[in-house]
Amino acid sequence: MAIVVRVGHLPSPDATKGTALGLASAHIPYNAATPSQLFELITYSPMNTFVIGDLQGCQQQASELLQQIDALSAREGRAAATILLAGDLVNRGPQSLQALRHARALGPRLQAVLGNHDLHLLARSVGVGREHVSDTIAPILAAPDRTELLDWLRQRPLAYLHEGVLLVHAGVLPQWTCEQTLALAHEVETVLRGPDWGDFLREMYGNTPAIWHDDLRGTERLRCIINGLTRLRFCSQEGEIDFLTKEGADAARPGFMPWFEVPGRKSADTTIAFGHWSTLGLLLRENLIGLDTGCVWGGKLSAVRIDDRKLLQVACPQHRVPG
Ligand SMILES: [Mn+2]
Repeated sequence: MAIVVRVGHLPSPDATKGTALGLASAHIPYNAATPSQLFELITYSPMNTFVIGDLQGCQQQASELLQQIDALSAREGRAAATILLAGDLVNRGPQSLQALRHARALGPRLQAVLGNHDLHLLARSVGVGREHVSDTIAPILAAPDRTELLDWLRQRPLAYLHEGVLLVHAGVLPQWTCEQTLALAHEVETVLRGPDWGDFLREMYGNTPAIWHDDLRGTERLRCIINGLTRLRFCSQEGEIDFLTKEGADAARPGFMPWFEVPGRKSADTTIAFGHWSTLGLLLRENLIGLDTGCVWGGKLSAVRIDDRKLLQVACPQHRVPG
């Protein structure tokens, strides 16, 4: 497994100001690069990667945000930005089909991790799970390019490391290190990319087991990985997931807390970018980038640049009413 480390190459009169004027790529196995090597690459390589929160079919706002990103990159003399999407590209919003087509069309410039709504789309495509009244994925399922779109979607990772930032849709269970998170995500990715992905999705739904153990096997293991990466908001200090509470960070039930507040969380040394939690809103800490600012609920679509935390936002009309 390898990550692509993009190294800004120089020089130009502006190089001393830290603007990147060209990009070269070097492939380094993520488990072969030491943290200090990565730090050096990151420190001396002005890059241009934006992480964007849950689109949920709000393609008009996604296009506007991308235009803002491109305009800013041009003004700064940076190369075209790499785009990372924190999952839930589709559903609830008005243009799920267009959002999926557009993301796929961006090619290697874009990476996206799978969210619970993206998995719901894959499940519905094989007749699994209930159709919800708020679903807006029917146009995808009826589209002439449905097969290409769904095949692209199911090839997406559930966790992705880029410029030292770990991207997931919802969260990381406190028992998992960054490296372990990538390895566990890859177990699910292998199944979703394989010939039996439809069969697997029939077993995917469920709230058990609610707590991770390294010795979990089979469907229980994969389900717990998926629930941790795509549904997590609150958990206990031991890592037991609370599937019920969906309100903001101060709504924790006794014994539970936001997943990123668990003392001793093993991924705390890595910056994690995530979406999924619209009632949490924008969260910017040294090692956290929370990006779901409730686009589909009449909030904003947010993009944060990794290297300098530059924030760009587009306001959205209210497409959905909570409840
Ligand atoms: Mn979600």
